[in-house]
Amino acid sequence: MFARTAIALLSLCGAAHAANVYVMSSGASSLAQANDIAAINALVSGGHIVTLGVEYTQFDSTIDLDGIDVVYLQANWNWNTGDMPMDGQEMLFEFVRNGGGLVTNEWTVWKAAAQGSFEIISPYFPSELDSPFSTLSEMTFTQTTPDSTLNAGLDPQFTFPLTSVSGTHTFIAAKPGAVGYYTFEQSGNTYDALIAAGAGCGRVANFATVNAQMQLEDPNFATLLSNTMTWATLGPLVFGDANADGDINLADLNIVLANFGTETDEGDLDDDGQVDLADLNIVLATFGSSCAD
Ligand SMILES: [Ca+2]
Ligand SMILES: [Ca+2]
Repeated sequence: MFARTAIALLSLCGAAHAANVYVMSSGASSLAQANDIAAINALVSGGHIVTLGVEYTQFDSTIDLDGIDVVYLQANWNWNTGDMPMDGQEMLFEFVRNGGGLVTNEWTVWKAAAQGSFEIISPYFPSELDSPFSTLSEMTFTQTTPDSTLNAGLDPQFTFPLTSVSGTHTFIAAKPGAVGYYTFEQSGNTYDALIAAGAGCGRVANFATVNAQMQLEDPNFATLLSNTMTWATLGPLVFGDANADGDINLADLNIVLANFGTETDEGDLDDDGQVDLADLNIVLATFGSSCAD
């Protein structure tokens, strides 16, 4: 009896972490195909189910995202081949607004700033371009903001080799409300490596790095990429939303009131370890709003 329960729990855990990931193709060249294979291997190793899709320049409203939890928008070997069709961007925007996840690599945030690309979807990007781009042969990611999903199976700091695709990384800065989860150092300065935030009822994460072949073949980076896909599927991330259902209403107010004056996570909306007037004020200030707004 116990064994059967344990097996049932294990399969539930597995199901909770596996996501259906739509990976936009890097292109048809041999380097691009090797890049795609490395990305698929990284995500499958992390327990995900992967659909290799079209390139971002071909991603239009005819693409079927039924059953997809998270989209990986890569612009690497095909970085300079155009923009995503507007109807595809509108579909992707709705996908995220309705709770889907989106993860992007280097050149997406750069293209938004430098080429005016991703005009419809980029308002959901949690970061903006700080300065253009650079190239390194290896990089060390350091965890900054702890997150049990993103950090799962990883040391607080890990180093991996980089493959350059006209550069290995851009410099990105968090938009208001977005969170930097990992940083890297270059020439004695610290920069954001992974910035993420809630967007609509879904979540979006931007990597500063290009996430090309050698980087993807590193087991630690592969784990982080897989973890980021999982994180992006976890749904609404809205300030003031105590029960994480995307709406701020009486249920959230009741959670804060029920835990008022205690030291607990439940109802602790500003994450300072206790539930007090500050948390009550957050619920009151955001009351009636919804992630779908
Ligand atoms: Ca709520
Ligand atoms: Ca608090």
